[in-house]
Amino acid sequence: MSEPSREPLRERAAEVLWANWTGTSTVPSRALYPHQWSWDSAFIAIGLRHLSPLRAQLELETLLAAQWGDGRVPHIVFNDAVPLGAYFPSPDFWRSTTAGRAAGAPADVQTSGIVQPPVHALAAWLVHRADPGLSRARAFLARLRPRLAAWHRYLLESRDAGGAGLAAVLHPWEQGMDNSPCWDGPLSRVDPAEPGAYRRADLAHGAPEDRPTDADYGRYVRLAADYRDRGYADVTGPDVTAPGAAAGAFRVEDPAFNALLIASEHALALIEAELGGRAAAARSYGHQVRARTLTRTLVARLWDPGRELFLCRDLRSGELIGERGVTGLIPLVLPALPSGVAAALMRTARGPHFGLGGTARLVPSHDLTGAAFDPRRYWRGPAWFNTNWLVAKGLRLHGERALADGLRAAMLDAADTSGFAEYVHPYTGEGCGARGFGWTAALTLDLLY
Ligand code: 9YW
Repeated sequence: MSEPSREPLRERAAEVLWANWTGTSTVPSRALYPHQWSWDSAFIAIGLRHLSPLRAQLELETLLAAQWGDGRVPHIVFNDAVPLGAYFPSPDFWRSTTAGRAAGAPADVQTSGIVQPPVHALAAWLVHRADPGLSRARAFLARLRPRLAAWHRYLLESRDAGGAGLAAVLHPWEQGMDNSPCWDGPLSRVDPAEPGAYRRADLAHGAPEDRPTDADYGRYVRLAADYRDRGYADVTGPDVTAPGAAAGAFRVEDPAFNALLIASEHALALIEAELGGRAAAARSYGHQVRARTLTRTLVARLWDPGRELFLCRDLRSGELIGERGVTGLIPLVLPALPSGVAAALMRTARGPHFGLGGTARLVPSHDLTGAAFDPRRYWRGPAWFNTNWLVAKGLRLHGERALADGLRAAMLDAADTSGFAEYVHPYTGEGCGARGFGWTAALTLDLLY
């Protein structure tokens, strides 16, 4: 596998980002996802900073301007110039300005009511570093800091459904790996919405065999509608995990979601230190302490020493979920991970389940040996660029340079030959899903700079 020539790839990645730019933010895909998505924007900003630090700042500012009063950052910010039928669930499903009023949804913009992984403080820090002069002149970090802090507070307080200190996700879309086999168990207790009650828009743009099934979709719709009908109210406390409790059938502590929260806590510590002053120094120290405490909690709650992988915890059953997903490798990005855990995770990445440096070209989204593995179906096997970028970052952090270099080369090659695909076949690198995909182009750029 040869590394493609740098200039053309860099230029083509830039063209994707320019084509997906709306004037205030970047769409993941013009056809399939024509609005602003939360964690997509964070990854996109990380790449965009190399081309235009100003646009990268605007990207995050636009997203955080849609933050709710309770601190949540919605997973979609809708562009009202896009026709309602272009994406489902559309604003008339989420009804944020009415159903979300008690939770403080903004009145001037339509959003979803669920969240996505908190990559934003990490992205804000990296965007600042790309042009500190511009960032200071625009008070970029000073303006974002209170919003980022409120976002983390929301996750750590209102979403601590398990009572152990980690944030829980209430919907597979919140964790971002929609149809991962990790969710098959928890989702099985959700009654699907009536098929006639909604119309999928995604199938107009993608092969059905590459996408989540109708059965999955019915359950996604039911969970989101139930949350909306509760006014997007979060319930924490001992009773929420009891069987039959009314507050949502799906409650999971996820390793990647929490690892990204911890990485963003480390970033908030750096942001506070950059802002300077006594109060900021105290807050910076607080974020450092919290990041270390959360790392210990993550290990205590989700590490499986037998499988040498982090697992998801189903808060309804109280049990760890036995499926091996790429989510379990993402805590490699954490600097305070015990060295034994980091070494074991790297063994797992190289082993038969993920095949890194061996059978797989890129890290698959799911266990290559698992019964549920499907190399083409979305998050049930294909390799995604954001998760591979995170694994490569983690490998580098823990000293696995050669493996990280090999993964970087494979990612560049797959991005190049697939036309910046949404995801790729983990063995062949063949493109699947949308092309000209936002975070694929952005993270390619980041690898090239
Ligand atoms: C959806 C936009 C999003 C990503 C998710 C991915 C998919 C489907 O697309 O979600 O309808 O939101 O699973 O991670 O943010 O790219």
